[in-house]
Amino acid sequence: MPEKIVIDPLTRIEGHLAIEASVDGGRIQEARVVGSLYRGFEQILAGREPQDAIPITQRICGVCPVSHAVTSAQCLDRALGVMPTENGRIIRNLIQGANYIQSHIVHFYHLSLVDFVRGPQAPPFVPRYENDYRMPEQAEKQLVSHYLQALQARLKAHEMAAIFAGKIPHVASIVPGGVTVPATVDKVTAFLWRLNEVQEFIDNVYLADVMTVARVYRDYADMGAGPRNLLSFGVFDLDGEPDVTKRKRLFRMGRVKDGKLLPVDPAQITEDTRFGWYEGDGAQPPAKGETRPAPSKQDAYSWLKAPRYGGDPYEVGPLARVMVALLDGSLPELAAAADSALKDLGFERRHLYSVTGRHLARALEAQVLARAMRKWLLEIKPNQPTAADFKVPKQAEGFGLWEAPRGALGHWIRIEDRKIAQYQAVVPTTWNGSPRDGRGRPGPIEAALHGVAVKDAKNPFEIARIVRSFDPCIACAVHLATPRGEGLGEFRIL
Ligand code: NFE
Ligand code: MG
Repeated sequence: MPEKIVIDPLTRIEGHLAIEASVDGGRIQEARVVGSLYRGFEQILAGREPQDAIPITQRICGVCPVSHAVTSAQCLDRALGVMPTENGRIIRNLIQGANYIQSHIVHFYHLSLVDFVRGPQAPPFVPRYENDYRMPEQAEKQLVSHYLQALQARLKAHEMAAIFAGKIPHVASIVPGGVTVPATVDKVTAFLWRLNEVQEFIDNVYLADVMTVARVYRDYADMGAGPRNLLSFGVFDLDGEPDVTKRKRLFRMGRVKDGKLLPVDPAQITEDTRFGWYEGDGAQPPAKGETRPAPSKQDAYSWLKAPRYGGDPYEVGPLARVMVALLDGSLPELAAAADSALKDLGFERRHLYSVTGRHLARALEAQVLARAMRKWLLEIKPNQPTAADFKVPKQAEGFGLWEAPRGALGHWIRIEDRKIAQYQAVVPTTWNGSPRDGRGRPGPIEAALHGVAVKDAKNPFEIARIVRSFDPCIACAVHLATPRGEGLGEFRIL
């Protein structure tokens, strides 16, 4: 007789997420990821000034607002026909890089680590599912002390972002054509000494701690693989090529299917609403997408839509970025670090498709990114322009493709009468946490749970560890809200 597990809410993620799984013979037969939160940013944007997209889309989330700022700015760069100045390009990268590092640190130490150490029997370590804690005493003590040290590293990373962003989490300086903040030597210096500290933390503490967890919990390198289709839009611009799909980036655009690196054609992206609480059953390209809630829809079980590429589910995030880099050979330093870490652990590249692989990919990319940021800082030309002038045309269209810390992020805009006529965002956790599509194909997190052995259905810590390795953010994933907070109907999730 199958047993049903319901985790609602799953804590230590961002937003409200429930997991339902049926377990038979000690293994998960079927899993459903339920985005149990409704928001509404795409409707809020309609009729507003195009530049308002930058501050408004940032309110989708407090963890990755910089990604929404940069992606909406890219939409506008394109629609308004303006490219950031060199300084503008570099400073956007630095603000984004600082936000990546703080996001990865919070994810490993403050959201995930509690699953792997016993820690003090006090909040935020308890209550939780009680796990098979295996960390040796000395390592356990060290990891718990790093939990606190990581708060300081995050603080420094936040300060780095604020130096060029005016404020954080919701940044004030990003505009079409670049940034409004001046490029001064004192800002470069203030950023650099904080970067030194954060870089030391990544190199000497963060990466080592991920390795310790990987070594002690070896079985998690074989758990939570997902669909093995990976998608990255690429991130951190290295040139001023107007077409984002051709732009040179630190992490390149690409996708991996059957172990092979393949190109990305944005025309292949659709969002399917068969099992989402939205009107319509079909798959639409984002530029034509609609967001009309239907809370009583039969069979639907999530507020997330189901993004697909060429009709297939794709995992997005650090694992996708790192795997694309390993296959395209564009970051030899990253490949060397990844292969050496895997060798040290006695694993191979195939083990990256796992809980361990996702944590390792985050730490490795934080390391490469910190090094790149040091180089970019020195490429800033003090007192040269940081933004280019622009005019809002009567009619235009644009899109931005970028990588938020959690993965591929796309925004699409259509301007009519100098106002936003249509806005759509397709967000990383919408990809990873998507429900089934019209063909019945599960989303990546659902797929990662299939077949997983659960020792105790009343204490399903395996599920929590696997789902958290994706670093889900449901605030981002749904990004919908009624403007005045009216009720949309009553429904039960369990
Ligand atoms: Ni709310 Fe977000 C990131 C975006 S995730 S955290 O990273 O975009 O879906
Ligand atoms: Mg959307």
